[in-house]
Order: sequence, then structure tokens, then C-alpha cells
Amino acid sequence: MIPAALIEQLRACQHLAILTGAGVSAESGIPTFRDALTGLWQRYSAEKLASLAGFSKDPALVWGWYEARRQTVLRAIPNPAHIAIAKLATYVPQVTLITQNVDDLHERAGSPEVIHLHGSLHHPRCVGCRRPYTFPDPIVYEDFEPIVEQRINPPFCTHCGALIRPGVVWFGEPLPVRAFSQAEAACQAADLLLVIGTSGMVYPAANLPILASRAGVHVAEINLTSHALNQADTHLDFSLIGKAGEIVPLLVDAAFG
Ligand code: BJW
Ligand code: ZN
Repeated sequence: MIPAALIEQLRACQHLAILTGAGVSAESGIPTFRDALTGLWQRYSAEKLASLAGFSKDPALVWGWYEARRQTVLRAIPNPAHIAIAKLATYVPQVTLITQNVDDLHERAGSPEVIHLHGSLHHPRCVGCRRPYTFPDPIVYEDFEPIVEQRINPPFCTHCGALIRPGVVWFGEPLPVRAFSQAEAACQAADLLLVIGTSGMVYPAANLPILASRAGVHVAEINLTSHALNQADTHLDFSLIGKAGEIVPLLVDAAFG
């Protein structure tokens, strides 16, 4: 059941900010990080696989893991949550879509602009000259078993010969400065912030709902389980519990259908 007050606020909204996390892509078959049993950090070591120290120690292991995840994403398709979010841009005058996800499912669902706070699986770069690296064709390996710990030969830069690294933000690394400042500005200037499918445990992204609520922006959470955004001082105006792929289309239809 979608609260009538939220439907009204969405309908009247001039600037909508949306912050998404792994839960929005879960129904496309992409594992989240912290969900019990299925979360990536339940099965794999973040220190070994998602840190610069881990990459420096064993780049082939880290590349195997990221390549398996990229292959999973290439085979995945946007779900009704991505599609309903993309539709919002046609109804609301200004939409700022901010994602912590490293997949491209928002783009493939048709969202015109996406702010990626934690980078992308699809945009690796050189650790030396920082030039972007383009994956060779064929992009999809037919015989690649996704999500298996297997080593692959890391790519090297054709310009300077240095190692190529996955284009994601690892623990202890700064977020892209422009992306984060755009996200901060939007979360404080919007009328409404939808926080969809994130545990709100990773900083500084987890500060965005706090900034919004301090600026008087209404905040609505959509999640399988309520995290109350992990902050006693975040005023959550609405908490909609359920699958993003069901609730987001219901909300968009209720407001604009
Ligand atoms: C559904 C659903 C369905 C499921 N429908 N919902 C302050 C305090 C403590 C620590 C720190 C702090 N500030 C910084 C830190 C350190 C650290 C941090 O936050 N640690 C915490 C874990 C304690 N942060 C950093 O290191 C960041 N960098 C930094 O702070 O730099 C400072 C610096 C400045 C200047 C110079 C140098 C440094 C970087 C963080 C990078 C995070 N990277 C990752 C990996 C990306 C690469 C990869 O993919 O491998 O990003 S970690 C991982 O978590 C990934 C995600 O984007 C991120 C957030 O996860 P998300 O999306 O919330 O997923 P889950 O799994 O946690 O939650 C899923 C949710 O979906 C759940 O709520 C489910 O219920 C829900 N759900 N199905 C609806 N169908
Ligand atoms: Zn280079």
C-alpha cells in the first residue's frame, strides 16, 4: 500500500533525487553485498578483492572476480524498478539519479543521466596514466562461469604499459569528487529523496539521506527490510517495505498512471 501523502508529494515534485543501491538490481540477478546468504561479502573477502592492497597483492585474482561480475551484468537485463525509475524523468521536471551500483542497468533502462558514486565495472582505467581502457571483443565469453574465484591475466595499458584496474571505488579510496558534490547538492535542493535498495552502511554515500533530511527534504525509503537508514537523526518520512521491482512501479503508476 503506497501512502497517499507520498503519491501527492511525488506528483507535485519539481526536483526529485533518487539514491539507489544493490537492492535495485537484485531482481535482475545481480547479487547484493550484505544480504544474508546471497550477499557478496558473505562469500568473498572485501579486503582481498575490493581494496587497493588486495589488488596490488594479487591482480589476477581481483581481475577474475571483477570479470565474472561484469559478465553477470552483461547477461542481466533491467527490471521493473529500473524501468519505472527511468519513466520518472518523463513526468518530473528535474530528476537527479544517484547510484552506488557499478552496473549499467539504469542506463540500459533509459535513465538519461546517472551519477555513479562508486564507479563502474565497464570503465577500467590505467593505474599509471589513468587513461580509460576498452575491453577487447568479444565482450561476452560464452564459457565464462560467473562468480567463481578464478584468476585471469590482468590487462596492461597500451600507452604506458602499466596495469589496468577495475573502474570501481574500493574501500579507503575517495569517491569521484564531481559526482559526490553533484549528489550532495541535489540531495539538499530536491523536494523529495527516494532511497531505494541500499543498506545505508557505506560512507560517505550513507550521509546523503542525512544531508537531505537536515535540509528539510522529504525522504522515502524503499527496501525489503527497513534500515531506518541506520541513523537516529535521519527523519524518514516514509518507509515502504517490499521488493523495489514491485513497489517502485506501483508508486510511479499511482502518481502518474
Ligand atoms: C532490496 C532488494 C529488493 C535487497 N528490493 N531492496 C565513517 C564511519 C565508518 C567507516 C567509514 C566512514 N567513512 C568512510 C568509512 C570507510 C568506508 C565505509 O563506509 N565503511 C563501512 C562499511 C563501515 N568507506 C570508504 O572506504 C569509502 N571511501 C572513503 O571514505 O574514502 C575516504 C578518503 C578520502 C580522501 C582520500 C582517501 C580516502 C569508499 C567506499 C567504496 C564502497 N565500495 C563498494 C565496492 C564497489 C566495488 C565493487 O562493486 O566491488 O561499493 S562496497 C559495496 O557497498 C559497494 C556498494 O556500492 C556499497 C553499498 O552497498 P549497498 O548498495 O547498500 O548494498 P548492500 O548489500 O549493503 O544492501 C542492499 C540492500 O538492498 C539491503 O538493504 C537489502 O535489504 C536491500 N534489498 N533486495 C528492495 N529486491
Ligand atoms: Zn597507462
